[in-house]
Amino acid sequence: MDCLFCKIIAGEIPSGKVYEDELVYAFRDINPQAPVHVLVVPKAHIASADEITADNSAAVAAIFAAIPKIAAAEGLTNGYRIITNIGEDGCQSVRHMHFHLLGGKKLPESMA
Ligand code: DGP
Repeated sequence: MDCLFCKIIAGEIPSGKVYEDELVYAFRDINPQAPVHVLVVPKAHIASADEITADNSAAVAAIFAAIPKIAAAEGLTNGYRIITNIGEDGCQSVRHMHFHLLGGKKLPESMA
């Protein structure tokens, strides 16, 4: 499968890894939108959050268990934001589900 994030997880493309476990990989966004901008992804290919099912949701649980650990390691003691873009209208540019972890400053109130 020709998937950029699968290649990053496999180590075929370098990334600034910040966390890894059996199900989860996290790395710094190449185009950071905040002082801390980490992408948290399942190692298994799931195209978007629209494709979460009972069969693959263990990876989602693992992602949300990893996020507080990553946030703490990044020093985000005052809060942060998690965003996942889905499909065309959601402006999802990489079709491997990923959760943007943004923080390190007061983020804008606007969501859209
Ligand atoms: P989205 O627009 O939600 O699909 O976000 C995709 C993000 O992926 C975007 O913020 C930039 C990031 N990105 C794209 N290519 C690379 C890459 O090769 N390496 C890293 N670290 N991030 C990438």
